[in-house]
Amino acid sequence: MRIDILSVLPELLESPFQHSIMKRAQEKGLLEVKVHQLRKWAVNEYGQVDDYQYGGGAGMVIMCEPLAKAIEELAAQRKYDEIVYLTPDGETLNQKTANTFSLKENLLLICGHYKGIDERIREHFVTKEISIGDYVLSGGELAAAVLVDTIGRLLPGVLNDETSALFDSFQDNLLAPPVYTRPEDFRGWKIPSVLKGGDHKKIEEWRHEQSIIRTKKRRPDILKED
Ligand code: 6GU
Repeated sequence: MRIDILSVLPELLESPFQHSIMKRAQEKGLLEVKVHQLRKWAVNEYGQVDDYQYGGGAGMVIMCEPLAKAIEELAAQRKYDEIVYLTPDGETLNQKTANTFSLKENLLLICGHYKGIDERIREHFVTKEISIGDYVLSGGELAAAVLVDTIGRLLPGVLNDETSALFDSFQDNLLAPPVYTRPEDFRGWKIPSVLKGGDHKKIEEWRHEQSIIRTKKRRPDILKED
């Protein structure tokens, strides 16, 4: 999968993809992330990409021209499955949306700033609008990093058996069960004995049961009705 990102603060997106699983995904050639400085398509020599909003009011708006030019130049090089605008008024990201995105070939992500981007770009170019939750960030970059991470780890071959996404929280509308590692007795706090018995069927049953208990208690809203 190839992901292009348009941003006025590309520096914010340098580190998130250079470690751990995202690093491995790129090294294996399964994921390619390219961040583009929107000011490359600025309207003047001062690097201007934003302007005051019509109707008045505080806060700048990212202009049509730099975005339209950037999108058109990038879209001439590859066909994007989705052009995604990261915005707090978008559809809230969840595991199902991430799973759907992970099946795409090419994505273009647009990070907003200030008051956002000119509405006409949303109407004429953007195909999906995504929020990462009901709170406001200063820009779309951290949200883009979250989106790329959640998609990237789902790409076939990125995770191995040990890190498999199949057992993640949310993947079956269930939270993941508790986990333990050595020692089996820490300050008198013991691990559940079923985990030591070596009975894999019993262990799976226990984990499933714990997942259900945990989900009922913490996130009854995501529990499937069937
Ligand atoms: Cl995608 N952008 C911004 N600026 N704030 C957010 C968000 C996105 N998602 C939640 N809050």
